[in-house]
Amino acid sequence: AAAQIESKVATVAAIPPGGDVPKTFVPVRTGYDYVKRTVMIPMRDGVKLHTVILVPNAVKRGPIMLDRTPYDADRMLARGGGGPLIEQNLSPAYAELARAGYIIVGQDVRGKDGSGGDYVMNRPLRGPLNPTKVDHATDAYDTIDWLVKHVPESNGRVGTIGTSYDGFTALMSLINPHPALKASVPINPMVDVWKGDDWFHNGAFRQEMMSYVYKQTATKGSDLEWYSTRYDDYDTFMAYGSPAAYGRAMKMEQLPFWNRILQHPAYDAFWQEQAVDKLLAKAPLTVPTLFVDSLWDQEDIYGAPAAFAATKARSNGNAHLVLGPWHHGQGNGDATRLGAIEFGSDTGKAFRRDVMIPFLDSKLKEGAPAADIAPVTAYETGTNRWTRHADWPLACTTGCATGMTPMYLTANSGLTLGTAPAATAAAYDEYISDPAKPVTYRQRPNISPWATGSTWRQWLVDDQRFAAGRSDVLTYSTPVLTAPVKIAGQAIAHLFASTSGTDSDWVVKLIDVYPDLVPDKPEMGGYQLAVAMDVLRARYRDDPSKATPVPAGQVVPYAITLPDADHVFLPGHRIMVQVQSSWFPLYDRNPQTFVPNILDAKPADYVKATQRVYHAPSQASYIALPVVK
Ligand code: PG9
Repeated sequence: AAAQIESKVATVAAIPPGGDVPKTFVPVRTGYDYVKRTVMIPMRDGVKLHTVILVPNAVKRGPIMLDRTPYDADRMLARGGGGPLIEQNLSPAYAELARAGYIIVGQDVRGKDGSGGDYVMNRPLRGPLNPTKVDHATDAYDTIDWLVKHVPESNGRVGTIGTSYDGFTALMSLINPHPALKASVPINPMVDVWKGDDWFHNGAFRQEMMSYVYKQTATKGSDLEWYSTRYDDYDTFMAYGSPAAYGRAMKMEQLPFWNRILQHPAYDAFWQEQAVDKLLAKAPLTVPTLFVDSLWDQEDIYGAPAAFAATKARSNGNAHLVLGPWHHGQGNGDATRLGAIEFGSDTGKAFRRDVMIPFLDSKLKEGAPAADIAPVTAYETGTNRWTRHADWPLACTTGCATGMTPMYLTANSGLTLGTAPAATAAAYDEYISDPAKPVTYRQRPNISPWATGSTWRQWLVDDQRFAAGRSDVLTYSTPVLTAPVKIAGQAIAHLFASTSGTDSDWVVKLIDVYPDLVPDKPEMGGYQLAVAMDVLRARYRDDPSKATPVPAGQVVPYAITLPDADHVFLPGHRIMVQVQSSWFPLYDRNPQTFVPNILDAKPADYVKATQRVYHAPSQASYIALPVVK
């Protein structure tokens, strides 16, 4: 028997020529409900972009949805790990589109993953910031041109879609668009990364994004992991002191984009000329577009409403806005709740079923009926209902149907709607802002946004009571409301404030305080839900492009525009405002002495400062609220 086995082994070569991996292997695909093809699409400069095309078997002549990504198209189109069914490969929105008859295409942007060419973070449009002949507008154009000519199942119509950075590339496809581009759905797009999207908010640097810059630009495949020797980023960023010091410790001077951040702390031409809302405003919007915003977007809360505002006047009805009660990207997933906040139904599915897909069908499918999509579809939080509007915002300082309603800060930590404060003994409230003990943006431990187990996505709806009790956080509130107060737009905090230092950060939070008792959900008793929060770095108060010191000890006016809210403060609730001077470690600390570049402030620059917020008749701090009936 042994001899027989031996002889069998002898007949089957143990080491086949060329080894065990055949030169080609044709897999079977029985039971698959789609075909996936991978192609390299040539751009006008000869660079080829790695592109994955997923064609549902049922689609014989269908529109193409194109998502141009810096986050690995192969992975994006095998999201669930892949498998025979469409749902095992695509996100909910893309799977629903595929089931609705769409061909789904993912493409690596130039210089990332499988594509050729050079990667540039948010590659600017050709022009002063980009002397080359190519950008995301031309790459989108060339890609669409190739797709409609080489995808036989296509009906010749293309839509662009994407979230976040991919929302940015979708926006760029709207500039000098290809004639086959008939619709676009930029979701939570990066639009102005200095004013209110990913890198800065009004000059305060989002230093937790350093790890993103590292991973995104250190290697073509984004496969070099950032690491830390501490669990709590509070400790890490305190240990390094400044972003530049931390960057040096991680050898980030090797990364050109990191160096550009360090070189451009102010809103100079570098940031202004790549602000996508400004770029879109230069020409009429000729492609029907659905700008999708998340009201609690922890990453790009500024982009979609800004792009809508910049294009609506000359869009000939092509500009549409959706405001969902979501975190970043949550419209493309399960959106029944966000943190402790329950919506009672899946608002993400409702958006995709009732707005996004009908909108795209009407623009991309031959003979499809017009869709009844309002210019603005907004989810009203507090009452938990979708609403339709002809425009957005519903109230604003100028140009809206309704003006703003002042809500004044008063002595004894009060807030009064519409009534200026009377003179009182105390003209201001004060606190000591100590950079050695900064106010955190969340209850510690502050783990990295990208760490396993992170709940980063929901931090904007955290209960703000963790901060309210601090002596360096001012808290003001109305009495319990007896009637609902609805806001629909951007509140603006007008502070009259002084600092003993020569620079400050001012953080303002507009908060909905739940009743002391909530019988059907006891843990919500007294919950402090922020409906809009933002920060202003005082050195940029007058001119974002040029830092100027703050005159120490003098009362200075500040205007801080908060992100859009569509919220009803219900009877039994209270309106609250909190003011503080740090939001750490998401944002870098302000040393509170005027230094050339805060990103590289030295240890000795960080000093305590006495902050005063005034509520005297002639220095009456107030929040201008976009109240509507
Ligand atoms: N807009 C998201 C992001 C960009 C840059 C830094 C961190 C996050 C995103 O594209 O996911």
